[in-house]
Amino acid sequence: MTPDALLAAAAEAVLRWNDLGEYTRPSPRLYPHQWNWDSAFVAVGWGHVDWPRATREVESLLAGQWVNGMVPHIRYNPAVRDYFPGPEVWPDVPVRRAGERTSGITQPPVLASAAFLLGLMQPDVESRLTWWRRIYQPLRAFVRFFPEGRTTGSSPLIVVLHPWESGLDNSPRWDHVVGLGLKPSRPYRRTDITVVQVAERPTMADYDLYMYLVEVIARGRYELSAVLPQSPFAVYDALFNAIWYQAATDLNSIAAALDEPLPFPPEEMDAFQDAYWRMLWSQEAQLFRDYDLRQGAQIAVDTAAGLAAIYAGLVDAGQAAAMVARYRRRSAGCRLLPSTPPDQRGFDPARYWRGPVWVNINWLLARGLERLGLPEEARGLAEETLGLVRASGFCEYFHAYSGEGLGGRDFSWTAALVLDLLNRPVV
Ligand code: 9WN
Repeated sequence: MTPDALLAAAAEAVLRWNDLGEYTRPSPRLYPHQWNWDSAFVAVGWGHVDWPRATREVESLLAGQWVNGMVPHIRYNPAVRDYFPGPEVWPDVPVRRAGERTSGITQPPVLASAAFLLGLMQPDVESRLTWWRRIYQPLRAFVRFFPEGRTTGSSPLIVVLHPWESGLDNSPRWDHVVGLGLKPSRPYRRTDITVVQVAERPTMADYDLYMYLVEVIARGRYELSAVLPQSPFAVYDALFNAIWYQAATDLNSIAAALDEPLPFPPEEMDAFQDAYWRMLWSQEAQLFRDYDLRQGAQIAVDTAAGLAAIYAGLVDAGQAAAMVARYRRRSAGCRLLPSTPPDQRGFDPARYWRGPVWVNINWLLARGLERLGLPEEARGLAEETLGLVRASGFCEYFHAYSGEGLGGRDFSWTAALVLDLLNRPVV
């Protein structure tokens, strides 16, 4: 066996180990339920080794869909008991299927793009179209939920209501809200720090805010109009919005293949791209930033989220190359790409989303660079990613300087995206 074949076999073994048949646990002890964007990444990996299993991953996530189209960030497995926060903190969630237990927030909608990719991996066109047809309506409802349920006033940009929704929970971009010192009314007990080193996880102050916001969101019955006036956290997240734009693009491609009317006409896509640039581009940082609806201003914190426009083709090749080159210069001495550059206040090379390298972020950017026609940059990032995993294993994230593996072990999306990079080398 070649080293790459061995790595692919090891990656597949991680997925099989974490597989519960209907869904793949992101990491068995730390994250035992089904997570939204994890399942999307994981489905792409499964697609290379077991296509029917990959389609089940997508469909089981969709089974937790709400009546308004939202697909929640966690779909709880009723057999799992010792996880915090469980479904009890999210009362009365409006699920479509009776008996589903879910969280009350969502996550970046990578799912639609994963479903598109997965379809393309199926060489038999009839099987591909049959599957797309089966999931089209729920998928469309999920992507349409955002313009319909998560925008305010005249802006088409999507409002994110919780750091967990952003997917990058303790990013320094949210520090100004953590700094308010808000605490939930009910006491709580974390389970994550019984599994992973406390220095690699969010702080108690972060969790106090997370639980405070859970109460605000549940009190507002999960409706933007009710939550917004009560909440200190409401942002246009640069990563989330870029992922939505790519999801809408990919859903349009699925619709075209099915001879369905385009769910996102060109005028809507153009208006979104204009708003993304107008509200989120920072001339000073030469990077996109997030926008805080509470303060009515951009959040002056630079992270890898500001590069996500590359993934979605919201920038052209020249702009992408310049943004990456600058981010790399700022990250001298780091393994690539640190989730936060070391010259940014709040950087921590070992703590979760404050500096460590993450395989999903590298994958999004590598695929975006590839689509923009920058294969050398894309290949460099893909190689760096595989190198980290070869040296340190299928960890959740990697120390920004040493590349040491951190967080959960046998992490599903790390394994899945390694499988994708090996089986679909950058062209
Ligand atoms: C809360 C599962 C999830 C990822 C997120 C990551 C982390 C959860 C946590 O794990 O979040 O949703 O308990 O820290 O931040 O991106 O989807 O892997």
